[in-house]
Amino acid sequence: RSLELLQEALVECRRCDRLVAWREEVARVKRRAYRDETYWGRPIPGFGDPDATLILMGLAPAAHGGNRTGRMFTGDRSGDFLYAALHRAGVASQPTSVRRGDGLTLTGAFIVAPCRCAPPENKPTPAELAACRPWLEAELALLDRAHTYLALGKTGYDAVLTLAKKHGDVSGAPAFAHGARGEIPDPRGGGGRAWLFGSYHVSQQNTQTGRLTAAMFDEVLGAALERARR
Ligand code: DU
Ligand code: SF4
Repeated sequence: RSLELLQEALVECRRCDRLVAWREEVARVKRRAYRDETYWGRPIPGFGDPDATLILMGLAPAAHGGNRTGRMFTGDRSGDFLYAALHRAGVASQPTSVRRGDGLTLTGAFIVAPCRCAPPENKPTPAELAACRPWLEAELALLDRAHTYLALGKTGYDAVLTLAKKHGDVSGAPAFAHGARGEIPDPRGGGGRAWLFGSYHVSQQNTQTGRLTAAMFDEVLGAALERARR
């Protein structure tokens, strides 16, 4: 299938020197708790239901999460929070995402990110985000039913708007905030409209400090799902 072919090409990408060096360095040094594991150490493809109407837009893989396991939000605290919420909402088949091959599936949602390689300090540069954008566009182009976006954090929110702007006027879109929502030109093109919802990122920094609670996330996820299921 074409999505699989695209993802096979993506995982070979070496376009960003700094990120290739970092993802491989982290995979070599490892974290003590994972020293017996073979880290993925490569770009991370999107994960979920190819027939999804809801797209979750993250930021970038975590050094010892996705960069270790090879799957979006898998094997770290951000993922524990996110998949538990997706399971409560009936989207994820399991409340935890431990490793590839653990049987987890999503229904109605697909998770992507504007940067596919683990960046130092979780912060890709604008040039790295621009370099990775064609992968995002190509993956979204293959998700035929996608029309609603839930951005996890401002970087993801801006990534959706950057794509939407290629296809129309985004000046009416709300500024990023937790719970922000509005109609935008379809980021996949085609002249239609899409919906964009904003959430604070599910990072441990936000969830452990109470800046983002499970109740806050359930509310915005529920609203996005309601829109996505129409
Ligand atoms: O090979 P496949 O059945 O298309 O699944 C690839 C991958 O995507 C697998 O890890 C499950 C996941 N997935 C999903 O989460 N939801 C779906 O509806 C279909 C596949
Ligand atoms: Fe390639 Fe994207 Fe990784 Fe850069 S961040 S090396 S463009 S996959």
